[in-house]
Amino acid sequence: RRIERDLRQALEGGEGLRLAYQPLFADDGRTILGAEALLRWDHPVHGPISPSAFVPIAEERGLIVALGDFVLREACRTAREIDLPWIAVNVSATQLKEPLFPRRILELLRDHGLTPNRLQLEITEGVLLEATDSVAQALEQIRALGISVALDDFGTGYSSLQYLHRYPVDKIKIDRSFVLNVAASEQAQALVKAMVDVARAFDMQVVAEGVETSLQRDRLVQLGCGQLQGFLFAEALRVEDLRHIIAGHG
Ligand code: G
Ligand code: G
Ligand code: MN
Ligand code: NA
Repeated sequence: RRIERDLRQALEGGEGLRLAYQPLFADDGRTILGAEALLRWDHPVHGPISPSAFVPIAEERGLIVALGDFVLREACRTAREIDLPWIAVNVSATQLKEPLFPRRILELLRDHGLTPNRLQLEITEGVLLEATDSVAQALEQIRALGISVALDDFGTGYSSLQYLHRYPVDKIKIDRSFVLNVAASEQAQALVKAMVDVARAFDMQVVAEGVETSLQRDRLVQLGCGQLQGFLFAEALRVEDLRHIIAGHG
C-alpha cells in the first residue's frame, strides 16, 4: 500500500512526523501537571492524517515498533527540553509484547537524563482485552521500574473492572463520552462518580478527558476528578506553545 510506503519513508527521513503535546491540568484548572504526546503526520500529498488512521496500518505492516520508538524518543527529548514534570505516551499492544520494550524505555530515559517518574504510558482497554501473559509481565516490569501506567478511554471497553484487578494501573482516564453529558445528565454523573469511587478503592488517579465546557469542569471537579484534560484548557500544542504557557505567558 502506498500509505505504508510513505510511512516507512517518513520514519526513515523523519519528515512529516511530529508530536503535539496536550497538557493535563490539576483540578484548579490552571496548574499544568504534565502533557500527553499525540502523534501527527503531515503527509506531503494528502495533508494531515490522523493516527487513528495510520497507527493501525503501522501495526499491521510491522512498523509500529519503529514508530513507537520515534514517539518515545521525541517525547523524552521534549520532556527534558522544556522541563515537563512528566510526559504521557500512548503505546500499543504490539509494543508491550516486544520483549525488549522495558529495557528500551530505560535506555531512552537514561539517554535523556530522565527519572522513570517523568514518563507515563497510556494503554487502552483494548490492549487488556487481548492481553497475554507477556503483556501482563511487561506492565508489571514497567511499573516496577517506576514508570506509571494509565488506562485510556476508560469505561468504553468490556468488563473494565475485571481488568483492573488483573492488570493494576496507576491512573484511569475517563473517556470523553462520559464527560460529554456530565453537566446535564444525572446518569452520566452517577457513572463518573462510580468510576471515581473505583479509582479510590484501587488507589488510582483519575483524569477526565475531553473537557470542553466550564459546566463540565465544575461538575467533574465536584465528583472528584483530580486531573483534567480537554479543549477548555488547551488543545494539543507545538513544543514552543507548550513551553510558552508553562512559562506563564499563556
Ligand atoms: O490525537 P488524535 O485524536 O488524532 O488521536 C487519535 C487516536 O490516536 C487516539 O486514540 C490516540 O490515543 C491515538 N494516538 C495518538 N498518538 C499516538 C501514538 O503515538 N501512538 C499510538 N499507539 N496511538 C496514538
Ligand atoms: O484516545 P486518546 O485519549 O489518546 O485521544 C486523544 C485525542 O483526543 C487527541 O487527538 C485530541 O486531539 C482529542 N481531544 C483532546 N481533548 C479533546 C476535547 O476536549 N474534545 C474532543 N472532541 N477531542 C479532544
Ligand atoms: Mn491517550
Ligand atoms: Na482517550
